[in-house]
Amino acid sequence: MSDAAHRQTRYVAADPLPDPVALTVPAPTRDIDQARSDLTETGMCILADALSGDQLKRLRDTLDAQAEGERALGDLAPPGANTHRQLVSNLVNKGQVFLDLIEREETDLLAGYLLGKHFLVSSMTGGIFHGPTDEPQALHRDQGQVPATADFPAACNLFWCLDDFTPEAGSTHIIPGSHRWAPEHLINPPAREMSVQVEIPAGSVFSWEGRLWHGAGANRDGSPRRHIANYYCLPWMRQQENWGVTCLQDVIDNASPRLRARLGMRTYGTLGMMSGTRVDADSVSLGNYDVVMPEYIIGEGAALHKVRRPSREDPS
Ligand SMILES: O=C(O)CCC(=O)C(=O)O
Repeated sequence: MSDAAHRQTRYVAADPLPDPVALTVPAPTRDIDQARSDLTETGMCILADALSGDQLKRLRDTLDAQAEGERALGDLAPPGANTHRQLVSNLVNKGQVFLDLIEREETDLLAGYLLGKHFLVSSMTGGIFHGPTDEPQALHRDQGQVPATADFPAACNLFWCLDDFTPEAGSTHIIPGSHRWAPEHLINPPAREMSVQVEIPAGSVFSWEGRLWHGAGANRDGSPRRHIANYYCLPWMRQQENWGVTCLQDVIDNASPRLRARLGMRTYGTLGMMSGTRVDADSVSLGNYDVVMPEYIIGEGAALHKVRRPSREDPS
C-alpha cells in the first residue's frame, strides 16, 4: 500500500484477501479503537451502549410520530410509507434529535476514520417495520456507483439501532471482510448463504463501509426493528439526498458551522462553490471556506433572481 493511498483520511487499510471468503462478525465493543480496528479488518463494527435510555426513548418517540404522520399523508405520502417496511427519509428536516446524531463524537470517530475530517452527510433515513415482510433486500454495496477497483471506502453507514437487531426482526445480512475482496467479486452480488445476520443490542451504533456486501433481512416476528441510518460520503462524492433542493432554510440558518459543513455548505477545495454571484463572505482561492446562501442568482442579461428556499414558515 503506497503512503499516498489514504492521505486525505486516517484510514488504515488491511491487505486484500486472497479469496472471496467471509470473516467472523466482530463482537460488540465499547472501545472506539477496537471498533476502528474492526472497520479495517472486517469492514464493519458494533459500538455498544452509545445511546442512553433517555436518548433511545426520544429517538423512538420522534421517529414513531414522524412515521405515523407521513403514513397519514395519503396520496402525498412518500413511496413505501404504507407498507410493512417504512423508510422515513430526509430526517435533517424532521427534528433536532436527528440532527444531533450528526454532531456526536462517535460520528466523527467512525465516519471520520473511514472518510477523513471533511466527510458529508449523504442522506439520513429512519427505518421501521410495521409487520412481517416476505423477502430480504438484495445484497448490495453502498458505493456501487464507485468503480470496484477503488481500494478505499468512499461512503459509510452509521446505523443507530433503536431496537434489538435479531434475525427474526430482519437484522441486516452482511459479509464481513468482503471490502477486501478483489474487484471482480465486487460487481455481482455473492450467494446469500455467504452472509450472516447480525445480532445487535438496542442503543448500539452499527457501522459498515461502502465496499461491504449487505442488505436488510426479512422481518418474521413483526417487531419494529427501528433504526436511524446516517449515510456519509467523501467530500468529493455526490450526496444521496439533493440537499440544495430539499434541506429547509431554517435548518441551515440554525446549524452550527460543523453541521453546515457536513450538509455541504463549505467548499472542499474548488468543489461546492456558489459561483457567478455575489455573497457577503470571503472566498479563499485554494482552501476550504464556508459558503453563504446568496440572496440573488445572476441570470441572463445580469437579471437578478431572488433565491427562494423552502422554510418552516412557508404556508402549505
Ligand atoms: O436496514 C438494513 O438492515 C440495511 C438497509 C440497507 O442496506 C439499505 O437500505 O440500503
